[in-house]
Amino acid sequence: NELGVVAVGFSGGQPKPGVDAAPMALIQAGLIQQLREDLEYNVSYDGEVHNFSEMLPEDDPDYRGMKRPKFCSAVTREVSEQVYKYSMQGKLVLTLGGDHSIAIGTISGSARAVRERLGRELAVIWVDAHADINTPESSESGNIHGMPVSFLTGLAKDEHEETFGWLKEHHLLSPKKLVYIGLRDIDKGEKKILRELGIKVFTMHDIDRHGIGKVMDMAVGWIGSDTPIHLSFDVDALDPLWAPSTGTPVRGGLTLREGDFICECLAETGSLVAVDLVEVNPSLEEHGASETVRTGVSLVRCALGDTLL
Ligand code: DIR
Ligand code: MN
Ligand code: MN
Ligand code: MN
Repeated sequence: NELGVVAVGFSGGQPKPGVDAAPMALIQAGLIQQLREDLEYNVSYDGEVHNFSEMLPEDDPDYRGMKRPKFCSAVTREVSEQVYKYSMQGKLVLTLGGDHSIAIGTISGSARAVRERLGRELAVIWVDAHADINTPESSESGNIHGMPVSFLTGLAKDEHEETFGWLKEHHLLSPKKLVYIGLRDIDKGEKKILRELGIKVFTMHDIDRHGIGKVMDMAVGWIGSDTPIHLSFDVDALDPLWAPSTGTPVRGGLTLREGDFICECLAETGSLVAVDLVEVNPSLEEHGASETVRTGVSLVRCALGDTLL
């Protein structure tokens, strides 16, 4: 079992510092050691948490309403290359964020590798309180962590190389291969986009109605068996009871067991090619930080095949 780990200490997709410290906090809590010893992965990890400070542009003015567009573009471009390389070697890729803007890098890298190596289209399961599908124009915040899915589906694009123009057709994801789980805080503009693109969404309402077991059956059924899956897990999908230390907590979320169950079900498919864990911010809550890190460790363990029995 080969696993490539990419640790991305990046917080530039949103305004709160501290989310850059998450990879180190997760690793210090024993995550990589557990993946090696308990889950018996052969782990490739360069031992660094990349903060890409060398890529910080001298001047990075707002552009089309986006904040820090050049820095986010440069970092995600580099992350895309790292994920692509591991994935081309047939390794499962685990990326520890960082804020959710880094998914522009992880998913574009996965999608390209899956096309080249397997001749397949990537499917994505996006677990989040938010849809993160604003375009630069629809965004009310200008924070790029609320926009990754619009760039990844080609809904948003830019001609300039240094502001996401590096994203080419082979990096992109079909809206039909995207499934959301856990949504409960969707912007007006995003609701319109989700409807128009016909994207499969399981909100908290759907989970309340059907239960998480049925929702996972429907989610995996939508994607179809034998399709490579990338799981992008924003820890704010969980209720703040279980993950208080995150930048934009929203009440009424998943329980810890529901979150773990989603990950377990995806591990069971045998189709996972990549997993992201993002938006853990250990500096936001004095007491909640270690709880949130523990939650993150549990989610990743489950996604990588840990079972209760
Ligand atoms: C909001 C919040 N939709 C935005 N997004 C967040 O800024 O575009 N994503 N918090 O995680
Ligand atoms: Mn998110
Ligand atoms: Mn979120
Ligand atoms: Mn936000």
